[in-house]
Parts: sequence; structure tokens; C-alpha cells
Amino acid sequence: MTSVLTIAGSDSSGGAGIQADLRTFAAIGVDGKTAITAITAQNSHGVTAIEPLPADLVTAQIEAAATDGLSATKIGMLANAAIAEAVAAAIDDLELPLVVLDPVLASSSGTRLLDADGVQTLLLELLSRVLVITPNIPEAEALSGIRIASSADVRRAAQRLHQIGARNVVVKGGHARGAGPGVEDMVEDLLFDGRTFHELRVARVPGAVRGSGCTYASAVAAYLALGDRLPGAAAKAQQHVAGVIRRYTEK
Ligand code: PXL
Repeated sequence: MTSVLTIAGSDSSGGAGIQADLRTFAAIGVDGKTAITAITAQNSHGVTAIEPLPADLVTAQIEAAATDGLSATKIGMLANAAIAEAVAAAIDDLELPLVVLDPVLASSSGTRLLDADGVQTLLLELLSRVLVITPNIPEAEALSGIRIASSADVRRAAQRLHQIGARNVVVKGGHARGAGPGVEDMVEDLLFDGRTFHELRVARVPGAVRGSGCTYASAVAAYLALGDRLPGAAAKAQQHVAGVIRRYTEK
């Protein structure tokens, strides 16, 4: 069976992280493997504890998964620079396939999930080693240093992240705040591959669901594993997330 590895944190509430990733792999029909980077304790009120795991233990989990064979890789919460470095080294040493990096910086409640040194390692060591990075608007602003208030700014931020080394960049439009015509009823994700901007649109489903970023990046990795390419995998992942949010908010 097609296997996808998620390298990410555990969310005890089940909404985000490893738990969301495995749910997504199962829904799309790929086998999930896990390398847990950190344990978090959290609920609907926020994050109450975070414990990063030793970087060597993260490497050992990735090695174990890679030895059995992988078709794609998703990276989420990294917690600190030592883990980010270990993951960058594993990408090279184990030739991890089709790597999707969700640059998780903070939880929805605002708790930091990657420390400041880790952000530098992500920019300097990881960005250039992955196939695609999938920031939301606040993450794209933080990583590019460009404040985003319009769709022209989204393009500038994507170009900047490409200049820094990312081969493909998807800036997810879910967090757009009045950034242009139609943002109230449509979500527009922007994919930049270094040459072309691809605008991927879906009807906005009202409401926010925790873990949507994790679900999106896992879905991109799963579709890549099944043989889709970009931008097709990104378009399918966007539809998958919209469907999950619709079903969740109907409950
Ligand atoms: O959604 C970002 C995220 C990623 N990974 C873990 C998380 C969260 C948000 O809370 O807990 C483990």
C-alpha cells in the first residue's frame, strides 16, 4: 500500500497534529506512518504543556519508517532547532520522497510551537530541501517579512519565499482578511512554482476548524503519494479541507 510519513507533534485534543494527519491519510486512502516530534497537552481552551522529544528519537522514528518504504512525507510541528536540523539531515540522508512542509509556528490559541532558533533553522536548512511549503497568511508574513494586506502582497511573499529557497510555495488564503474582492465567499490559495502563479479557488465554508492546516498539508502529501502532481494535488487538498470543514460545522 502507498505509505506517507508524517513528522509532527501530538495534539492530545485530537484536533490537529499527528492525529489530524492520520485521519487525513485514512480518509484519502493511504497508509500512515508517524515520527512524533513533541507531545502537547491541549483542549478547547488552549495548550497546557509542550514536551519536545530528543532529536535522536525523531531521527530513529524517521529511519524506521523510511526503511519500510515511503511514497511521500509531511512535516508539521518541529518545536525547536535541534529537531528541525535532525529532520533536514534525514531528508538528505534517507532521500525522503515528495516532502511537504507545513511551517507550523503557533497554535490557533497563540502558543509558540517552534522556537526562534527553530524558525532560523527552518529558513536556512529546511526550506530548500522540500518540494513545497504551505504557509497560511500569518506564517507567510512571519517567514517572508512581508506584511500581507492584498493579493499583490500574497504574490510578493510567495516570491520572497521562493527566493529564499522554497521550490514551490502555497500561501493558503483561509486567513485572508478583506484582502480583495470576493474573500468573503471564496478562499483563494496561491501556488507559486518559481515561474507561474496558480490561483486555486474554493467556496468559503463559514467557520474555522482547528487542524485545517495539518489536514491540508497531509492531503497534499497523500495526493502526491498517489501520483498527482502540483498544482493538481494542491487543488484536491483544498477541496478535501473544504469538505472536512463543511461536515464538521454541520454537526
Ligand atoms: O495547527 C497547528 C498545530 C500543529 N501541530 C500540533 C498542534 C497544532 C495546533 O495546536 O497542536 C501538534
